[in-house]
Amino acid sequence: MSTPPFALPEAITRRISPARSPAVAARLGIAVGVAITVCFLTGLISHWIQHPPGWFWWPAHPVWLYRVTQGTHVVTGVLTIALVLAKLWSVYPRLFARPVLGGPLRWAERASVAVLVGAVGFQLMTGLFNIAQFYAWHFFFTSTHYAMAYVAVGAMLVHVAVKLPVVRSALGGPAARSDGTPAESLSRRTVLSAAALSATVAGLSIAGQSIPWLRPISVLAPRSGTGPQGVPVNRTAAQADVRAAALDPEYRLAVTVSGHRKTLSRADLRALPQTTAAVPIACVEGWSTTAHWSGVRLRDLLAAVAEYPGGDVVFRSLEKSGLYSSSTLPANFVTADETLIALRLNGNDLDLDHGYPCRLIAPNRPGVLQTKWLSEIEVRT
Ligand SMILES: Nc1nc2c(c(=O)[nH]1)N[C@H]1C(S)=C(S)[C@@H](COP(=O)(O)O)O[C@H]1N2
Ligand SMILES: [Mo]
Repeated sequence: MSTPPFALPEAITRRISPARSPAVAARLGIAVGVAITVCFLTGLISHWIQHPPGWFWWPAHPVWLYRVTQGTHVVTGVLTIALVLAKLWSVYPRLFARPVLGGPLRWAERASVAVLVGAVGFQLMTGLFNIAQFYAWHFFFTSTHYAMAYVAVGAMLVHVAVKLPVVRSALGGPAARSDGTPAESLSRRTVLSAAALSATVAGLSIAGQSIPWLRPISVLAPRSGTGPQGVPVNRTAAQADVRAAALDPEYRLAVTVSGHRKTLSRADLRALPQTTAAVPIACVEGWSTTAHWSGVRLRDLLAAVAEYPGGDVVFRSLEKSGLYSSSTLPANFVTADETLIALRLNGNDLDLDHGYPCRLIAPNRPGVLQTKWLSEIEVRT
């Protein structure tokens, strides 16, 4: 057996359970690494859709793709909490290894672990609070969560690079020893099984937000298919302070295409050809549900004003302020069959809380960009 790279004080070495062997820590580490990588990539997709860099392109089809990527983001985030706790349990006695700082390499290793634990912990907690719509802090969630993701993944890559030799030798042997020490081998296997089980339970507790048949066992899923017309509500008309404007008989939707402007009442919109499409609402918080929307196809509405010249389309809400009072729709969504100015939901007139008099519904988009209570549509020139 080779000498360990860093010595532990004798008193600690004697107390470390074999269940905390490098073999267990390495296997848990791989599980954490895979989960964090999936969570990071699906998070990047969501961020880029909402803040598209010039090179970024996201398709309008299949209509359910964002629902899957964002559901995956939230489920992997939640199950990573359980995996990280198991991983920390498996290594924490080693945090007392001597020398405390030692040479520069060891110093870098210690620092990277500190940054890793801090950043991953921060990501998981802020993500969890965001799902619960509990904002107990004074910074803006999305930009901080996005920036910290790079810190967490960067620290993870450094950690993997530093630990590669340990991991390789740890994986060389079996997770459970077969050298006639059954009690120990049992406890190692038990640790790994317990970690897998708790991660599964954690994942299932939230997965019902996006997978309907898991709803009965998803105790953590805060928004699970309740709300008017069978669809959860993110922000009510009262919260957005749009009730009066939305119910005003003088309500008109203004549509501008290449300098031509038309204003339409809800009755005018109803008189145009109507289309029905099954498009999910998929919130960035991870909950999603399929709904049947009817209304005017966006491309038909634009054509009723003037020929669509191509380019992005901007949507503005009756909601006066607030982050979600407007959104921008890229050209490939403007012409999609399922992109509607929705007037009806699941067979009835749109509920006030779902965006009455009319709202944007486009396929394969985060819920946050499905602007409710529309007041203006403008082709950007
Ligand atoms: N004007 C406006 N539109 C909005 C919002 C909002 O706060 N204001 N919330 C968005 C978010 S975050 C989601 S998930 C969806 C939810 O739509 P629903 O409440 O009809 O389910 O609406 C979106 N449209
Ligand atoms: Mo949302």
